[in-house]
Amino acid sequence: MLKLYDYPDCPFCQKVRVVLAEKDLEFEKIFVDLRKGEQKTVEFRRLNPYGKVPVLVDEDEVIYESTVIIEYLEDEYPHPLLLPDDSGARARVRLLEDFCDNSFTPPTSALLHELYKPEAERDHQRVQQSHEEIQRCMVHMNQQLGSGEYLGGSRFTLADAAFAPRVILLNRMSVELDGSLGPVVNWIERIKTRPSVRGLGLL
Ligand SMILES: N[C@@H](CCC(=O)N[C@@H](CS)C(=O)NCC(=O)O)C(=O)O
Repeated sequence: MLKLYDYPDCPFCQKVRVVLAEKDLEFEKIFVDLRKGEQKTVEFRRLNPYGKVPVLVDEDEVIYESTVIIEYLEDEYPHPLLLPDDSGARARVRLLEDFCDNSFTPPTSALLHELYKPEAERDHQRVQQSHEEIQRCMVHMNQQLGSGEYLGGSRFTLADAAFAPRVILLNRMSVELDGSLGPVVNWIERIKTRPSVRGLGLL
């Protein structure tokens, strides 16, 4: 059986779990306690030299980096397909996944980190800056979505899986999406209905 070295709140682990659920793949979850530094042990670094979760083990294959993991799952377990058929569209989905990991997820992590603190201890400048970065990302996503249901048009994709764990929390983070972002608002509502995303237990 597949094994996933996982941490519950990690958005990169959550992205992999959404893809596993979309493909209806059973897996064993192995909890790595990041607070205890278990990801930096010699044994764990044998699995992932970066000392980070997620790591996927599929028999003899050990794969780390969430983007590489979900590409592997797409290659090895292609049903249902989570990338478009056309190579240009596939490249666009990969670019959006990269945009998610590098531009969208970091300010959401920074914002959540501040919001977990008592109000008096928050860095309000960091809160404001994170809000602005998230808004900029959502404007970009609005342009990218156009009239599509998902980032691959009618098909839910690897990029949608990457955005899912954090776009579904935007309300809770008090990120307001105004009327000009209708496509993004509808996209988020659609993402929230997917069993793979509901299975994260965040809603
Ligand atoms: N680029 C990596 C990022 C993974 C990552 O940042 N994981 C975090 C948890 S969300 C982690 O393991 N942090 C522990 C550490 O850096 O010591 C991926 O996509 O898999």
